[in-house]
Amino acid sequence: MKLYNTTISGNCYKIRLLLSFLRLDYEKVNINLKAKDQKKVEFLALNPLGQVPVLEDHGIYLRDSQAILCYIAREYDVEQLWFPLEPMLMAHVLEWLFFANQNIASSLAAARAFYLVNKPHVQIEHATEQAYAVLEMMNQHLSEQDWLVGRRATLADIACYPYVAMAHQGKIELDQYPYVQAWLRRFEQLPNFIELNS
Ligand SMILES: N[C@@H](CCC(=O)N[C@@H](CS)C(=O)NCC(=O)O)C(=O)O
Repeated sequence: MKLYNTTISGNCYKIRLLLSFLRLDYEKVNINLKAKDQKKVEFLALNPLGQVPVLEDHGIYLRDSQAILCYIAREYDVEQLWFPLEPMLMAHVLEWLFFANQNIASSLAAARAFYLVNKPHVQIEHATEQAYAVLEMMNQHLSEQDWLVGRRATLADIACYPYVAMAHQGKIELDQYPYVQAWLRRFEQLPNFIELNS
């Protein structure tokens, strides 16, 4: 398995987290976003959207961190715990994967990109306002349960963790969200948890 990857990307981090939790071996191919490697012809052949992460397995290329998480979990999680088979639990996990790709991406991730890599097109006031709405919603949900879905960590938690954990890089404060903070600490205690830079 080969992961086309950029260390600081929260979307790539999601994949590295799951691969670590499942103790799977893989090769990392570093893509330099500053040098625009992701827009070069060779990379566009792997992902026409010109974005990381991309996963190669069995000669097939997959794009989008949420899709890649689902693939790895189905293919390699022998117990099928990270992406439950039970229909209602599976659908709830998907709710959070879409939430990560839409609500978190356009708020917490966008604010981080604005301050960290000077993304010019981000409307920072709007992204900030949306980030606090996301945190409010997650805090309410996590006041009633330890994990986003069911009674253990799933792909839902992996997909939502990185950009919430890195909220401060987008000048978003977590002080008012104790249940979100407790969930972050709980996630970090999982066996084989890794930091962003590893
Ligand atoms: N929905 C995609 C978004 C991927 C994405 O936004 N990737 C960023 C890095 S986090 C990227 O490659 N940016 C470079 C660019 O768009 O040129 C996913 O979840 O994988």
